Amino acid sequence: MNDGLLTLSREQKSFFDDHGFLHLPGFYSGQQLQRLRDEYHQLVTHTDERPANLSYSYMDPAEGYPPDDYNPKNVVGMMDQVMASDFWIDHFTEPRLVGAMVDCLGQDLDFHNGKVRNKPPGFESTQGWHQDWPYELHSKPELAAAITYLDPTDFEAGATEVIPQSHLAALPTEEDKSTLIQQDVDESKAVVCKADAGDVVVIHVLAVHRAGHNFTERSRNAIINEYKSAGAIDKWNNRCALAGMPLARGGRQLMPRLTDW
Ligand SMILES: O=C(O)CCC(=O)C(=O)O
Repeated sequence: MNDGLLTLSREQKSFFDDHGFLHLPGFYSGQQLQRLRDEYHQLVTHTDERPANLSYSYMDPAEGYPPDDYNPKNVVGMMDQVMASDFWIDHFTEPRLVGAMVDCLGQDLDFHNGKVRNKPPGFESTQGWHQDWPYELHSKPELAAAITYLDPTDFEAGATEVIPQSHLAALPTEEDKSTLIQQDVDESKAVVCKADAGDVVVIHVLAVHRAGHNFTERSRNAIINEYKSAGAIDKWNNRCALAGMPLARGGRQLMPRLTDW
């Protein structure tokens, strides 16, 4: 315990509150990271052995960018990877990660959803600047995503960019879209989240951010788990797997470990 915080230092908690995002370098390392990377390789290669209630999407190889051996099917996305196996339940309920999300969002914490966002070689990001809020409306904006990076992820190698302190208000979106009016976004303050394998970046639901392109020969892979406070009521009709599952009450974590990870 640190000032009542479960995982974060006081400085990290203040940074998240003030900036709307938080980079946690080396969150996973050593054997824990190796197992995570191995399980992930199984996830994107043994795709036929999975329950039907999770989904994969694949990217056609970009010209001049063959798929790499770690992600040979060019999986570009997944929804509900948490259903893949006990390991993936253990990933989103990892006690230090849940602790970090409790520290960011409050002592009563629920799961929101899980997905995979890969940037295979030659991936070009078309989504643009956005807040996650229009995609996941709730009674109040007490949600955040935890992105776990499995590869070094730098500028033009799939890095996520964030605009610090953009999380204080919901901004208008493009007509009939959920992305922001791109020309209204002041990019001059954007930060490139240069991540290493095993880093986690937490992004507040109102923080303006975007995914980067990947102009390298190596797939840049990441898992995104989203969490919310129990008091944030779903207005979006969240049908994702395990949506709303209670993870902590009064700061006490509820989920047992299922594997030896
Ligand atoms: O993949 C990334 O770098 C960011 C993902 C993202 O923007 C999102 O899922 O909302």
